[in-house]
Amino acid sequence: MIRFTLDGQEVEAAEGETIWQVSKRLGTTIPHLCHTDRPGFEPEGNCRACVVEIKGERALAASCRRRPTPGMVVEAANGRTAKARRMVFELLLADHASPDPDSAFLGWAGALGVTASRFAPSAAPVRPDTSHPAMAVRLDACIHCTLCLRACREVQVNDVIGMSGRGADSRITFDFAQSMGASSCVGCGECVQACPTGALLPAAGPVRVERSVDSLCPYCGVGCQVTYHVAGGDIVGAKGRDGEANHQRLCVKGRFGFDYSRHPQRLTVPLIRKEGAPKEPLDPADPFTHFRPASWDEALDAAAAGLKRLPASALAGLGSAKGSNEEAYLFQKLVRTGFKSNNVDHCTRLCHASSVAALLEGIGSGAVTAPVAEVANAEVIVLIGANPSANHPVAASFIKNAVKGGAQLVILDPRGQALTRFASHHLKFNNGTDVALLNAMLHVIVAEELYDRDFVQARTTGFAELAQHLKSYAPEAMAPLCGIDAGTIRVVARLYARAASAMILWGMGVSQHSHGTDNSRCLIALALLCGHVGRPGSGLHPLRGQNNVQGASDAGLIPMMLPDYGRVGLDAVRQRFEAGWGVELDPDSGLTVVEMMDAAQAGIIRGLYVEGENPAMSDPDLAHARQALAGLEHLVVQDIFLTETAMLADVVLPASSFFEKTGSFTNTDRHIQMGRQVIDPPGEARSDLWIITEMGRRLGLPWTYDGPKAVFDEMCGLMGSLSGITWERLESEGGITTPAGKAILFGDVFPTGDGKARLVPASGLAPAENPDADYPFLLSTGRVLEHWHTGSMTRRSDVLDRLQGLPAVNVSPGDMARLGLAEGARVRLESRRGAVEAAAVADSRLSPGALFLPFCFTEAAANLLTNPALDPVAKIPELKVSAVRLLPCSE
Ligand SMILES: Nc1nc2c(c(=O)[nH]1)N[C@H]1C(S)=C(S)[C@@H](COP(=O)(O)OP(=O)(O)OC[C@H]3O[C@@H](n4cnc5c(=O)[nH]c(N)nc54)[C@H](O)[C@@H]3O)O[C@H]1N2
Ligand SMILES: Nc1nc2c(c(=O)[nH]1)N[C@H]1C(S)=C(S)[C@@H](COP(=O)(O)OP(=O)(O)OC[C@H]3O[C@@H](n4cnc5c(=O)[nH]c(N)nc54)[C@H](O)[C@@H]3O)O[C@H]1N2
Ligand SMILES: [Mo]
Repeated sequence: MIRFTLDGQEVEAAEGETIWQVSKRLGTTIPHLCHTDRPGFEPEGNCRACVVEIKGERALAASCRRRPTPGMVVEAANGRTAKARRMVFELLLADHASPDPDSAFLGWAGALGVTASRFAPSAAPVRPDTSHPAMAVRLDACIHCTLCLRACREVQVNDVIGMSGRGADSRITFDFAQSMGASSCVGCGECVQACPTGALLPAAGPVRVERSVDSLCPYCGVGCQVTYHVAGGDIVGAKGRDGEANHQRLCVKGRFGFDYSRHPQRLTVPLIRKEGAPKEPLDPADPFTHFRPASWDEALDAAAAGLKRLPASALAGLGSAKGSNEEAYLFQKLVRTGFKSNNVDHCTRLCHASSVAALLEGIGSGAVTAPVAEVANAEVIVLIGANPSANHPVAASFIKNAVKGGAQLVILDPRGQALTRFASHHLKFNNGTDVALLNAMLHVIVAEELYDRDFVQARTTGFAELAQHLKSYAPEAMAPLCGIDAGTIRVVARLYARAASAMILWGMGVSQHSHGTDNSRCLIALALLCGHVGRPGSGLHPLRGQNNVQGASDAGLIPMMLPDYGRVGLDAVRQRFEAGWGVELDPDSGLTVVEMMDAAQAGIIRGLYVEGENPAMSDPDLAHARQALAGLEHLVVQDIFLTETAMLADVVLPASSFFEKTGSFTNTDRHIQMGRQVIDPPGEARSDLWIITEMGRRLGLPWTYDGPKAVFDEMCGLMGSLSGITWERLESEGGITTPAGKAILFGDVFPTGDGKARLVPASGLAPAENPDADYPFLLSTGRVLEHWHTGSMTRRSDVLDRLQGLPAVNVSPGDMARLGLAEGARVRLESRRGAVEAAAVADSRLSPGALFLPFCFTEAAANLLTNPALDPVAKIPELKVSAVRLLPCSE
């Protein structure tokens, strides 16, 4: 503690605390423009709005940078500092165009009594830059505080914003003085959030905020906390809150992608299919060609009646990882006790099902062992089969921060990505050969005895079998398969093994394969062999995708497990829920997502209830899946839009969007946070929880839930993972980590029978389908930054669709040239299952022969092409590899 005097009072400062921070902590915020106390921003002291007088010093000091020393005497509010600060504001005001009457700058100016300037403007007027769909740049309001630059460079590490010119000519620039729209800006809006003057503003301009609501982002598993601003019943802005996972950061979707909730195509009345109307695609703007509006009572009665007619074995339900924990729990309970089978699943099956299967088998728990934030403590970060700059952008920003802080990043991915430039090694190996590459790394670690003997001995079983298995996977033998030379494999294996701490983060490039479980087994073995689990900076982190896929899985939205992962086949597990729910439960595992579609095709499943999923776009082999959906006797779809799936429904139930309901959500870090209702649902749309409850009652269930709290209370009574957590705690605390508040798990024991982790040999070496003479290209599918999955939400967000609205397939520049394709040329892609047309765009991150197509474009639905071949353990389809041909379209 450092004792010093501030405005006549004896005060104490902690080590490293600045005068500005001490003053704020004690209740007085000194005026500031270029300074913010947000984490990640270094103080610069360039604006001089925060000057204080230090006894014995001639010049005033910037309090945002200056640290007190013992005995220092500081005056922060005397006549001299007030005069100096007023002068700063007056000078700045001379050149200030004031686009935002509520800006922090004008607020401080007003507080200091500065409303006009005696000085003449010194800079020539600059025209606003409105080239970006989301943000406007008004440099005539810029005071050169450089907060935007630091937001872009130090916080999000996108390095787009810089300062060019000198003296009076200096100005904020994007890349090489491009317009913002033409620059490499990724639209995170961190600069807008940081700007104190309104020089950077949302494109729509400043808005008068009527009220604000603290909630979450509806998109990915990072789980950013957001404050939504509301005016006239609509969301008009989003601001990052200080959540554990985001520290006020957001990405383009979280900041600018909320307007889908007010899109004119929102479903606002329940719909019933007209007698005899064909089940075919239709215009989502005009449902009434095939549907007629109905009252809620009529629609719910019809929805339930069609399901009640069918036997348990013919019914199935798909719940949602976009919904809350309470919705997921209630949905699986509806299927298990109302349909009376375990035929309930959700998109996790297409996602991390294989990772979870391998994790449960290996370490007894399917969730992450350490949060993303632990990358800050990692010496080495291995990122495999994931593209977080596009898909978990805020997590990516923390990875970049970690690299800047000295961590070494190793990327194992067939395709280049935005993080490649931060990596010490990027092994661009052949698609679908993860086991070859990873087993070769494991081989090196065993052969060179780089593994952690004590850890392996004390904490694992199966080492001897694994070591034996790995003998035939020498790097030299695997190099031709995976396309990485043996020397490089050895270097990377040693790097990981010798690190004092190391995290492995992975995504769909690992899991979505016909040997996805094997891929994850290798990653688990890597971590276990080297003892990189259960310590700070070490752990296994499958980056969870949907905002609530962790919670939906925990809540039992899976066909072989009840809430908290108890197997349905185990009597003791089932009996506990039978007692709790007062019913008898089916002991047989239910059907998984892809199996449901197969069973529908075969006429075994005849009735399906889909809540918040769009399988007619997200399932592999869509021609088959759509046929299966259209052939159902009774399909009920509960969504916010007339999706490709809803178009095939018999009854469509208009639900609430994320912003229109309250519930708890569990992020990738196992952190449970509260999503709060921000606005009202449009028209007659109703909350998902209400709809599920009403469906349950019509199926004869004695349900009286009056809202999410009632459901959560019941969950807490039945789920050990929630012990100690209450709705009130969720309401009052920022978020709660499960289990038992522990961010890092398994420091001394694994939740397996014997407390030890299992090393499991893996051998899946090749994808189910490889390019050949007929289908010479390897197609990989996935995501783009601006769009969410099947596009239902983000294609209906004005900013996001304007940023990225062209259905395009990425092609390597070499192949573009070889095929004589101009940028944007129309091409046809054909696989053994279907065909689509899209624009070809060159992508230098791809290897020759590889193509990438995101699955968000209904006009070019990638999944018409993809292969439904399944991983034998997790039943996840091979969405990452299929063989296709590419043909130029004649105009
Ligand atoms: N913008 C946006 N963000 C999202 C989503 C979205 O739709 N849009 N969806 C969310 C969801 S649910 C999920 S699951 C996550 C997914 O997040 P990611 O897992 O990052 O997503 P993908 O784009 O599917 O692809 C991941 C990576 O796998 C690589 N890859 C392809 N084939 C292979 C292979 O054979 N081996 C290896 N090792 N890598 C390979 C690709 O090159 C790509 O870099 O994103 C979440 N976030
Ligand atoms: N080719 C290919 N296919 C893939 C993948 C891939 O990488 N490549 N990835 C797979 C993965 S990882 C995943 S997770 C799946 C995702 O597959 P899906 O879950 O089917 O995809 P989404 O588009 O997220 O579907 C969510 C649906 O919920 C609706 N919705 C949004 N909010 C609400 C709400 O509050 N209430 C209700 N009732 N509905 C709401 C949306 O309009 C949308 O129709 O796709 C899989 N398919
Ligand atoms: Mo996912």
